[in-house]
Amino acid sequence: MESRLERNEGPNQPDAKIAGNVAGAYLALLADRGVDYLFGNAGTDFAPLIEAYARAAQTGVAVPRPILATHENLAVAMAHGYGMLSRRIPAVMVHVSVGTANMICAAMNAARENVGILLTAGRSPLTETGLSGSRDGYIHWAQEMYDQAGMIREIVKWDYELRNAEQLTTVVDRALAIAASEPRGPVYLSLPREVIAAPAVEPVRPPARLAPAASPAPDAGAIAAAAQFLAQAKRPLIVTANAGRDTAAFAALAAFAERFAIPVVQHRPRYFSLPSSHPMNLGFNPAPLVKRADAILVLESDVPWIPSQVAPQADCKVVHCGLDPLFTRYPIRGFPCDIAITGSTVTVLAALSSALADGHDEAAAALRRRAIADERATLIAGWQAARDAGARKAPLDPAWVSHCIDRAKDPTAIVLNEYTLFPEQCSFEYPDLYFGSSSASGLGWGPGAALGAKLARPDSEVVAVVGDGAYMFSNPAAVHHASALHELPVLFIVMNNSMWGAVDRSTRAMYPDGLASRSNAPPFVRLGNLPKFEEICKSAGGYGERVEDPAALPGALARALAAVKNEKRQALLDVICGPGGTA
Ligand SMILES: Cc1ncc(C[n+]2csc(CCOP(=O)(O)OP(=O)(O)O)c2C)c(N)n1
Ligand SMILES: [Mg+2]
Repeated sequence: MESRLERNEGPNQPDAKIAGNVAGAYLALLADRGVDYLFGNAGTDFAPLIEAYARAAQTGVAVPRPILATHENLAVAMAHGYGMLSRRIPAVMVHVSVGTANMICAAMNAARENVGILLTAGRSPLTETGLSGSRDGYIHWAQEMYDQAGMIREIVKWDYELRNAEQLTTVVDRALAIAASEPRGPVYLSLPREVIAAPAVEPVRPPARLAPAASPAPDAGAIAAAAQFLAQAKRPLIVTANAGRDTAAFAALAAFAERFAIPVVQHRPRYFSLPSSHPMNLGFNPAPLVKRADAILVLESDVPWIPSQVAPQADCKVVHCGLDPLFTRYPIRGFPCDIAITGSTVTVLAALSSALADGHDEAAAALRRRAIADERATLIAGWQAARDAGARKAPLDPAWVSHCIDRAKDPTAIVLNEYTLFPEQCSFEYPDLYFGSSSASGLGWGPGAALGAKLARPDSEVVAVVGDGAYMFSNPAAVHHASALHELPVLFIVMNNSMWGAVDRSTRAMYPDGLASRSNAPPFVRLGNLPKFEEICKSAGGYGERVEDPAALPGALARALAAVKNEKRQALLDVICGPGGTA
């Protein structure tokens, strides 16, 4: 079919005046398909889009709300936070090749956590003259790439370029269906300027006929075999990181673990999967539990333990369950696996429950429950001792800071942790309250994701806990600007040890007797004279305090949370901490 592009129709054609341009049709289609927000960082490629937004304001056509972000990593982190809470698919648009380059790290974070996002970028105009949208700036030559999507192709589930208006509906619906199919993830669509500047072809939007794929049901034979392993086990164990990504799995796991008396350890959780107070909750360190287990059920966990630190016994049976239980997008992952079951946690646990119900040995389960209760009491006493030991330390101890945050926050507050919060010092009793940074660990995620979370849950208290390093990676000026601009008041808590502690810990772990370990000032560790973070927040109209005295922390937290709640202002506490952290 001959396209409008080939027919060289410009925006001055009469029908264009009525129907607008393809960008307008695209925006209306996104809104129609349930995309609420378009997070954007603009360039010359946005001209047709901006024109379309102006037209939509006049005509009243529904379009996604535009959310400006002054850095691409912020735009994607905000979309990540929004999608993580809402489970909807947000869109992001960045400026051609250079904008794509800037968003890749944040896109990798979202991809590894299966957050569906429609990532889009303009393309440099294809034509040098002659069309509406043809090149008219000197950058339009140098910014073009042979394969713009190639930069991000390894990270996204699908990529494409919109080549003509006629294909718009199919392309958008396919993009959204793939992003929303489990395991979810970002997709990437490039939008050449002439294509989106062309007159709209179809003002009507046909109903979506491209449903996301339903998840597969767990295989009955594999469930029966896995149930047998668990039924025969004396010391079964569940390891998870992300079962709670599905909020229904939170309750399902609690019921399953309790009924069959199987302890749960959450290793590096990104989504809490079990209430903090649950009797089967054995914390966050899998090493001692993995070592003695005789059957391990791995639920949505990419790295259930660190093999160089611990290994299960040779005869321990290991079952991996998840929407992609082998993590097929990871180049290497060699955890022992006797059975791998593809399916959602809810369906897997339901099937395992039925299979286990028959021969369930309640006497054995009751014995295990008692032993687990003792073990849990010991763990809790250890956590208590750690925070008591830190209570009077200056610089502040992250365990004590974590505890104070827990006491100060609302019990239903949403907390995003980019490294330094100790989850064992906190209480999260419901799903969707605790979010850890992506397993890809592209630093700078937390503050932007917190803004996106607030957008999704405007009535919730939202707290982002970040290291000083993570905070600097997040583009603080851009973050505080976006918080004020979009009226998204959140509390940022910086655990500031004035260093990249993780780099230091890693060097010491690899070279415990090395020269660097004995040095006072190894390079690439200490950050030196950092700016006053609280002043950055204040300069954007927020509340800010620096905390150096452990006794002053509860008061500072109360003041900062009051500023967020009552004055609807963002707030930042720069908490001067000692080393510590678990990264
Ligand atoms: C984009 C990116 N660059 C570099 C790293 C490597 N890295 C991992 S942790 C870390 C330091 C984090 O510092 P901070 O947030 O202050 O936490 P701390 O380690 O001091 O507790 C660095 C640089 C990374 N994960 N991501
Ligand atoms: Mg630090």
